Amino acid sequence: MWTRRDILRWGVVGAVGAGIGPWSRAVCQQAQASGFTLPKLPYAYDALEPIIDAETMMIHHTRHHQAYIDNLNKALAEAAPEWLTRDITDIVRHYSQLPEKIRTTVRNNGGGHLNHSWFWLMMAKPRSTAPKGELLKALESSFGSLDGFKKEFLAAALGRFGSGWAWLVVGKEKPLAITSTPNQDNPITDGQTVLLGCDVWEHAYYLKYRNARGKYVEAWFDVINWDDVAERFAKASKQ
Ligand code: MN3
Repeated sequence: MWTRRDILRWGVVGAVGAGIGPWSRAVCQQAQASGFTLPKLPYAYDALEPIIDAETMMIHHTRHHQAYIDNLNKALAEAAPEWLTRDITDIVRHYSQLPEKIRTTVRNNGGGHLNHSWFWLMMAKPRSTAPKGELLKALESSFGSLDGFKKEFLAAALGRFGSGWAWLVVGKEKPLAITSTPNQDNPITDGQTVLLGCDVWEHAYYLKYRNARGKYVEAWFDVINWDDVAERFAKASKQ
């Protein structure tokens, strides 16, 4: 879920969010009757250069992410308008309760909206953060080392045939685990807790890396926002 810091960082507590209760309700910058809106990036389009080029970021944000939002709003407005004011994480957890005729559309586009909203926060300027403390310990006990984590995460990213995401989640036997999903599915639909996700759709890397997904993911490790991961991990550890 969104933290107070995310909200402040994104500047989304505007006229709609102010003064109506708990912080989760501030996300109702999105929960308006007209539907969800594109969140601002917490950095400039060129902030992740040279790992991710500004053009890729701009197209990814203003075209791809916007398209998921538009399609989500359209489907909900047509068949389940009362869902337009629900939190996006709540929607992604409860696809099964949607009218069947829009279920797949909402799964693809609502998932797309949530995944990208998180993805932008999960990245930061190259090598500006590093795992430390409890998170580093958890990475080491789960994967042997930070390199062990990277190796396993890369394998999940490369092993995902077609389009999808690689994820770091809270583990069942070990503190952390790696998984992947197809399309715009998100592990929270299956009750898992997400700490980090990497978009491995070609639109995320094709301009710069062409078809070389492995080279993209290896470079992407340098733009992981480990502070965001640590925040999610600390929150999950308290639950
Ligand atoms: Mn994408």
